[in-house]
Amino acid sequence: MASIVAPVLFIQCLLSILLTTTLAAPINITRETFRTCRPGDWVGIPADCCPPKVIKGPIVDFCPQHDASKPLRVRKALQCLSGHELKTYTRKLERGYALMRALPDSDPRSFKRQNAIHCAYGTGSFIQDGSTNLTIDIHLNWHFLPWHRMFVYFHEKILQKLLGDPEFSLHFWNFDNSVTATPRHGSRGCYKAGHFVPPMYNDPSKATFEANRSFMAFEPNRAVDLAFDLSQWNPAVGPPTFPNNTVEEQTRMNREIMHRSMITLANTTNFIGKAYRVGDARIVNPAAGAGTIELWPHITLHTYIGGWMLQPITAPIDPIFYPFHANMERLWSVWRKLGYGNDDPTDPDWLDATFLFWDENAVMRRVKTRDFVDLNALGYRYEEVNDASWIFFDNSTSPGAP
Ligand SMILES: *[C@@H]1O[C@H](CO)[C@@H](O)[C@H](O)[C@H]1NC(C)=O
Ligand SMILES: *[C@@H]1O[C@H](CO)[C@@H](O)[C@H](O)[C@H]1NC(C)=O
Ligand SMILES: *[C@@H]1O[C@H](CO)[C@@H](O)[C@H](O)[C@H]1NC(C)=O
Ligand SMILES: *[C@@H]1O[C@H](CO)[C@@H](O)[C@H](O)[C@H]1NC(C)=O
Ligand SMILES: *[C@@H]1O[C@H](CO)[C@@H](O)[C@H](O)[C@H]1NC(C)=O
Ligand SMILES: *[C@@H]1O[C@H](CO)[C@@H](O)[C@H](O)[C@H]1NC(C)=O
Ligand SMILES: [Cu+2]
Repeated sequence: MASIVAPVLFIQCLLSILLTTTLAAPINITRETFRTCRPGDWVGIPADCCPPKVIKGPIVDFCPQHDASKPLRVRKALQCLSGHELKTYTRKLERGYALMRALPDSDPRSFKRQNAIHCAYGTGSFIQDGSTNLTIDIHLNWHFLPWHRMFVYFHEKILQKLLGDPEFSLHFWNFDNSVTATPRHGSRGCYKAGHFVPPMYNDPSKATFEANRSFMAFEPNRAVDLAFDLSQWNPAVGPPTFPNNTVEEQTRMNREIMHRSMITLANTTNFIGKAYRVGDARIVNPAAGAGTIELWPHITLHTYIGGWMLQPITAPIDPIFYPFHANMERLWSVWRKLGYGNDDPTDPDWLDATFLFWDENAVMRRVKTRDFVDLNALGYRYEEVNDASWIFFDNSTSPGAP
């Protein structure tokens, strides 16, 4: 399948560079956008994270180029790694992060600079070219899913480069699955529940640990809260308070949240998020713009983990950001396969939205959403996991169900 799809996408990608439409007005990040970057904010908290105003060197168009004769790399579920495989993976990640943290701030691939670019894109620091006050934001609108897939993609490329291992794959935190099941006959997937913070991200001796989290996130036997009260996602109103649910209560709520965000409420418009194109003003109220999974489980889990993860200014300082967001974009690909007429938007203002990212060689890449809608074309896939845990959530025993 992938071997047929990838070359076709590659050709489409080349064509899309040649054929530009004049009517559409997608968000378009350019050298000018960087030049006019200025301090932004998030819920009134100031953010000063602009990259250097002048982009040195060329900007090179990005085209996905998966060699179809090679198998797709597999991003695996963290909860199923064990023994030798877990040891090897942990050692590589440790080394990758040590090298990334050791890069000077002048290197856009450094751990710090990767946080800064997420901050600039997420705090209204970039303004639309030619505008005085219309910003560019990649949260709370339809850019959320593709932009974060791009961000994690380049993070993984940088780790590969630093490790000298082009086959290295970042793994994912399968927080949505809270049911350990027996694998289907012949299946080679991971069917273990993943609703605890992955131990390697919770071990103070590891480079993947971060001490600045809410106390809840450190409790190894507490199920994470995907149903967290969204109104608490705002440090300006004080630290959040947490419900003290049992694992059984919590994971039932989690499965309900997943079923609702992925199925019940998840037609294309609601799932992908609100349109955001040139001329649109920043959306500040999450419910007014975010797609279903951006709200639940994404914002809820950011809030639950807390600390740096609480705000877009600092979230990628916590390494758990990356396996967490890998699962977010995995869920996008699961949604597309669920049926119910689920499909990505066809609006060119979504498909042609253009962002700039530094790649693994510190070369600036011009990246379009249309090149990030099919992850197999990017050369990887996700290990099969127990999505059935929430797909077949039974609401008939809900308190208050009709
Ligand atoms: C984005 O801006 C660049 C530079 O101004 C321009 O060449 C390109 O056509 C624009 N792309 C879109 C999709 O508007
Ligand atoms: C942006 O600027 C225009 C005029 O340039 C003004 O009408 C509008 O109210 C401003 N919007 C915000 C959110 O400041
Ligand atoms: C949560 O509930 C358990 C028992 O159900 C109790 O032992 C524990 O102290 C409670 N924790 C908090 C923070 O309230
Ligand atoms: C999606 O569902 C919302 C209500 O949740 C509805 O307003 C909207 O029209 C639906 N969109 C499509 C494309 O079906
Ligand atoms: C933890 O993160 C918050 C941001 O949510 C920040 O305000 C705070 O200073 C950090 N605390 C420490 C000890 O680094
Ligand atoms: C389950 O039923 C309750 C009560 O009718 C409703 O509020 C909730 O949205 C339903 N959940 C799902 C996942 O459909
Ligand atoms: Cu983000």
